[in-house]
Amino acid sequence: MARILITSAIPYINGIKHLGNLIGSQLPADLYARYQRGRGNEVMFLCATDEHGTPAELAAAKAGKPVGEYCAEMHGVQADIANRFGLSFDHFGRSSSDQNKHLTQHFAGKLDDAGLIREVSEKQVYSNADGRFLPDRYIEGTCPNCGYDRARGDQCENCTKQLDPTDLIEPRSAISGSTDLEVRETKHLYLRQSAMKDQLDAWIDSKTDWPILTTSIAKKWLHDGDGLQDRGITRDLDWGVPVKKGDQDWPGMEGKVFYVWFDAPIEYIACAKEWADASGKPDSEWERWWRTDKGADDVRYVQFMGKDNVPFHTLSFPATILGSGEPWKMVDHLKSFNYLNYDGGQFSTSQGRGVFMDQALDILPADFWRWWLLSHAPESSDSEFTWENFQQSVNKDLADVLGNFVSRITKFCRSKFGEAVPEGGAFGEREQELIAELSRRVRTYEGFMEAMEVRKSAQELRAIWVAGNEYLQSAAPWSTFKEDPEQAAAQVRLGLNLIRLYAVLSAPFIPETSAKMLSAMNTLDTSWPDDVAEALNALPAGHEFSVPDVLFAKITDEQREDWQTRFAGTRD
Ligand code: B3M
Ligand code: ZN
Repeated sequence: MARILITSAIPYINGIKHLGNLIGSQLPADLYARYQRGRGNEVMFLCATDEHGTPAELAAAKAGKPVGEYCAEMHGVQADIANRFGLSFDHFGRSSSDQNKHLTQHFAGKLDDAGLIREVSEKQVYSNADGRFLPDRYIEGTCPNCGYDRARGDQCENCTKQLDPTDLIEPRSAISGSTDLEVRETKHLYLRQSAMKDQLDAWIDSKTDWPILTTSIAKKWLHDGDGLQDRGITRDLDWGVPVKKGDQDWPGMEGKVFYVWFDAPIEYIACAKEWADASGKPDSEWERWWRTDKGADDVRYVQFMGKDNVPFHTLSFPATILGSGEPWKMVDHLKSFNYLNYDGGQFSTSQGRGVFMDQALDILPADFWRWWLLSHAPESSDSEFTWENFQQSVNKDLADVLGNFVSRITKFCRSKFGEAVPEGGAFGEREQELIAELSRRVRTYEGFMEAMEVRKSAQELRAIWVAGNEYLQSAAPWSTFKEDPEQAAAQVRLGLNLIRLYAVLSAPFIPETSAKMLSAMNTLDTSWPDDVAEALNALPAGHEFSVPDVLFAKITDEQREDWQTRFAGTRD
């Protein structure tokens, strides 16, 4: 039994994620986790909310809540939606946990011991009225380029010009509106990533089986321009992990916190400890996933994320781990995704454009979305969600092919043989051909799933469903029954067994529907079809079943048009 550690990029706490976020990391990670569990492997699938930093503070301020309270509440909301989407995390943690605080401070201490941290003095805008330093985006003023009066300190939204806060005319605090600002000197910690360039380079070179999208991004950051830059890992904010060296104070760093991108990936590890602590397990239970000196040397660790997160996972986080000099498990395979676009534009959280996870579940069950998103995953290039395409794929693949197959075979059996697997008859040539084709296809499907080729896996699964449909069409038990009821019985027996087989194979994509299929087949046997012929005998003659309700109702043109209009604008 293999042991597989899987993490999905941890979503920001500030609001409900859209479908583009979902397909960029959490959903394909879930597909892989479910598949590996289905194969009988031991899986640890971790995700969490990313709760620190400016976006969390801003969102809390907008909601009129203390940031801690806001995060606790939003964590609950995100956990609930993830659950309803069937995301099968072993633990859904929080980067603001005590576990992550301690581990983040621990890593900083180790990095400092290794001489990999240096102090840098910087000039930054301080707001006297707010009593705090302001990050660039917390400063507003008039754009020197176009005159827009709500330009931000990092960029003017109106004319897109990149700005420095000192460029703004009449700058003011975006928090209080105060113009009582001054430039002050402040000290920050920098991680000396440049000192680790060769080590990181060699590590990435050793990853010969990584997707090009992943390695090319990492290599670009390593070699382009001035190469790998040292990186500020602290901020003048209130909300975050307080800067400490292990459990010691860090002189000169009082009142500062670690940068959100420093503590967020450490949460992958802390999350496992949260998981153990939550159920009273000893540390050895989580350490066997994360410490190579405590059993994790035989773990395969796979990360899932959108392409914008790749530099942090191929360079910054590995620099943290390698730099600590401790035996932490490092990523073995990193699967990254391009972007999913929405109906001729981009999904946008800040503009509320597109379909968000809660809205999606308000109109259709999770499996409809899971199927469409996974079968259109933006792997080799960006892909696009359109309502026409969604309607078409769902109606064709799910309703016409899979749903129809299940409905026809169960209803036909009920009408001619009753609600039990019929006896009699033997498999003939046609059945042997189907078994041979399915055996081939199941092996291909396994290969794609193992390689995390999400779209190709979906295509192969669809082909497996189609093969059953075509078989049913050509075997036509409804005709056979008239001349040769024994043969019809064998055909139906095969068909019913196919439903169980499909449920097992399809569970990673459409878990709810798979569960319905298994329950209609009245079986708990979810064993993987290592031998397809044998798997098609799992339900013996006489085994009782029931006809399930319609598995997938088709999307009507009227619904499609209604949703198209409803989701054309932006969410408030
Ligand atoms: N929260 C960005 C994102 O959600 C960031 C990922 C952190 S992974 C450690 O895309
Ligand atoms: Zn401007």
